[in-house]
Amino acid sequence: MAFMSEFFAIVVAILSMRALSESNLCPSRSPVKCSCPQEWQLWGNECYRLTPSYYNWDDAKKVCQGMGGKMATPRSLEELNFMVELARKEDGEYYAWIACNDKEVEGTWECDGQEGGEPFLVWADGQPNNWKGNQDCAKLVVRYIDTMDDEQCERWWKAFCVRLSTQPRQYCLSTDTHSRILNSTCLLDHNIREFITEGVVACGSACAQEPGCRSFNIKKTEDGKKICQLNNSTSSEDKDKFQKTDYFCVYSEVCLG
Ligand SMILES: [Ca+2]
Ligand SMILES: [Ca+2]
Repeated sequence: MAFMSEFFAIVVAILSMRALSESNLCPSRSPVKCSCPQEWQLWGNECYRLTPSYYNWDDAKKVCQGMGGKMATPRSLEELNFMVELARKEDGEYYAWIACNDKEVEGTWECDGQEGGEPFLVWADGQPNNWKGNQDCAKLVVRYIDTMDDEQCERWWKAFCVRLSTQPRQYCLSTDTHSRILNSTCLLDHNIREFITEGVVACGSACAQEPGCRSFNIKKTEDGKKICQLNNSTSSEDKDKFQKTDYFCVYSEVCLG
């Protein structure tokens, strides 16, 4: 009997080790697919939709926030094309607010999420014209061949909203042969940028919002600071660079659009 229970203990130990070693590394898993709540459409790793009803520009902004997102504005021609297709499917004659305005300084357009650089603007011919000296909010218009027009902020239109996709992130932990967790394996030489972070949630959100970010490392410095490193690849795509480090480091992936 003693022999039998010892035997079973060993079998259980081997099985649990195997289970751990099979689930321990992201390279052995397929990429996590992003998904969106109902009514939202996935593009990249973000979700888009129009507001269900018509609002002035300020209210539309609040409505997008109330739906768990923010008012959207395209950051590239590809994103613009996706957004206008989305609107066109819903209404072949659409007009829809985007998150750009020149309320503060007439003629100086600011777009949410594009602070600190030239905003991405594709104006219709002859726009923005600040008609009657009172057009400080931007919309996309099918009639102007899916380009932008400045408009009175008080007019009522639907608005584009955007939110992050909801798929949970995949956190990868590696273990040694004794099933001890080794928080010291990260994807090296693929950093887009790095900065001090609060932790895994903040670093993960930064990756989800950074174009081209596919995974991230959290590296601890000797004085206890956490450095978030955004990577342009994943451990399954570059296994050779998924390496043990001599500092504390945790690697995670975000979902793939
Ligand atoms: Ca204006
Ligand atoms: Ca105008």
